Amino acid sequence: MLESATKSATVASESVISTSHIKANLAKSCDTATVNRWSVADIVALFELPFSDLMHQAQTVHRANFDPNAVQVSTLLSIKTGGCSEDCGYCPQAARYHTDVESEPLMQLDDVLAAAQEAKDNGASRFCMGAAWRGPKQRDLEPVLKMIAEVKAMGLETCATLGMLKEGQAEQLKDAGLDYYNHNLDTAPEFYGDVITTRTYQDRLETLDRVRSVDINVCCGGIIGMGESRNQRAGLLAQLANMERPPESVPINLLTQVEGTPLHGTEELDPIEFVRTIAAARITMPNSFVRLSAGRQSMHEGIQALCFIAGANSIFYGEKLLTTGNPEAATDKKLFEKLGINKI
Ligand code: SAM
Ligand code: DTB
Ligand code: SF4
Repeated sequence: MLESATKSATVASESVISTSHIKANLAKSCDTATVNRWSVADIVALFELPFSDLMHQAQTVHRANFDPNAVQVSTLLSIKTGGCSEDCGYCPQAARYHTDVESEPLMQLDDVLAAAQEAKDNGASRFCMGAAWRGPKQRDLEPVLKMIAEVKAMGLETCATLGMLKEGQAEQLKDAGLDYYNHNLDTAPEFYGDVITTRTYQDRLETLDRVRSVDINVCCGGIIGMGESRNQRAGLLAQLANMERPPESVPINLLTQVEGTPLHGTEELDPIEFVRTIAAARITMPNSFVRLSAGRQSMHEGIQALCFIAGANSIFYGEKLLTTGNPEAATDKKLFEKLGINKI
């Protein structure tokens, strides 16, 4: 009797502690005035929570800020595939690696618009155009500006990922009607040099500043499962969450291993660690859309469901990402029905 009373008192006090932790984290998440609001150690501590406690915190934060049953749907199109000059160790589009991806010229406007129409008909609300460039040359940017303007005129939100932007280019994208620019930090600063050497972390931060300064929404996240440590996963999230304004959209990609790239053969990440990363992203960036991005094709639907519970509320929809596969639209439709998820 005494033992069970003590036990229930302990359980009760633990639940008070856990509630006060949630409150403290909620306060920290909403603290927009402070830069460096999350230390790497704070985020590692989230990763180390018992799984149920972490999921409970993530759901609590998620429900305080979003409809928990609504998931934003974007469709990707590679408007310029392959032949890229950069050396990103994960990427099948780098010219220097021997993969099955061939270099193709920039797509024609009409073909892009046909793909956008199909995405719209399938229920996508945002259309994201990706180019395998280090950054756009002015002569490359002009036709892309036209694509952006026309896709926007179709009533879709527009997103582009074209690499590093030079001075003046963000303004041109803004004028064309671009809603989001995707440019990822990819990983923690201390692991970055193991993955990419042809551009620096600072280069990426400068492009993100250019995007912010013209008031285009920032889409910025990274890739996990590249052989980084848990500390480094937390380090990536700290970089994102501590931005003066955290990104509106945070894609969390699971490395898609492609034969011929240096990261092919990396030890697979434990799926529960992936879910933990989504949960930690949700808690540290309570107002951002967290996108469950690359990697879904090989991910069991149970793990995807856990990612949605952990606070993921955006996906890429359609059979292809840029060059690699994504689940069939019909498969995603079934999964959303099973989970009672509405597309937004
Ligand atoms: N070339 C531009 C750039 O690098 O910014 C835009 C396109 S690039 C393919 C966009 C992002 O896709 C990369 O920053 C990376 O985060 C992600 N990505 C590329 N290959 C990937 C892979 N094999 N697995 C997971 N994510 C990948
Ligand atoms: C992002 O973070 N993930 C998308 C999008 N932004 C451009 C790209 C994933 C690419 C996966 C590998 C491929 O299909 O080539
Ligand atoms: Fe080029 Fe972008 Fe691929 Fe890097 S991620 S190799 S910049 S296409």
